[in-house]
Amino acid sequence: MPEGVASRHPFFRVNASLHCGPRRLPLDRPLVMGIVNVTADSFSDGGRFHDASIAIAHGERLAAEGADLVDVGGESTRPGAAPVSLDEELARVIPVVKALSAKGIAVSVDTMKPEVMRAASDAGCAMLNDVNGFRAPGALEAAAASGAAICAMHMQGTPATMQSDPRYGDVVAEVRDFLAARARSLEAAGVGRERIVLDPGFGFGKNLAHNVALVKGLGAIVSLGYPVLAGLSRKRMIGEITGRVVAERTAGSVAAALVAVQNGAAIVRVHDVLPTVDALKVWAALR
Ligand code: 9MG
Repeated sequence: MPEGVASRHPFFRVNASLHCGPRRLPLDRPLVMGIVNVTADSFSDGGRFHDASIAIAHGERLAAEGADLVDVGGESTRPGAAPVSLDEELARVIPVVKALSAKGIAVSVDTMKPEVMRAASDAGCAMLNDVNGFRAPGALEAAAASGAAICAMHMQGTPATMQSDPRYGDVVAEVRDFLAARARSLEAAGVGRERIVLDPGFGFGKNLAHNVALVKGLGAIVSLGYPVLAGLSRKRMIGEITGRVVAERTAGSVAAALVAVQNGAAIVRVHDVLPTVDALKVWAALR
């Protein structure tokens, strides 16, 4: 990333950093979070090792492509996805967290379960990423007990119901107020503000008009004063705008990441790390 991004951009802060346990991630430039899904077992005999090793290799590749951190998830949050038991989620995620952390890669763990948050913290994760905004009983306590960074996301409804008929009066104001309240709850539970990241939750109980309003109105959430994470990669809204199927949404996703960063996002969560990193380098050099 060329020098001087922070000095010429209202949202990037010279000398600021996100506290992730003993690690510090710089906030003087946009950060890229790569996505690693740990899929269901392919085979009952030894499949779990096979699937973990695929996820570990994928995480290593994304880090080599320039990801600042990788987000490991063992339970899909897609609309209508089947829930995963606690034991299954632990078995999928923790070996991957341990292996990638041991290689020096900053690992975020995407989970709604306090027990997984605690195990992931013990395994050395750098961030806990909860699409449920740490609202489950015990989640705030697990966040406070961990030294990791904490990403609290907005979601209307649950993954099973969220896309049936999402409604808002003023989506930007409602999401901003929800996130401000979650930040207050996290701080009251003992999470320092230098560890907190907020996320409007694109696609989580939002239709296309809601998502577009949130991208355009991202500044209202940025103005709360916490780093903002934007996850737009390959989502339905990219398909609705471009008419492309999931496998063809890279260009649309990169464009969306750039606009999110332009509007103040500090972290973009993406599948396609290499093109996003290159696009952000060009954005930083030309803006
Ligand atoms: C797990 N997951 C899927 N989409 C996401 C998004 O937009 N933000 C965050 N924080 N996590 C997400």
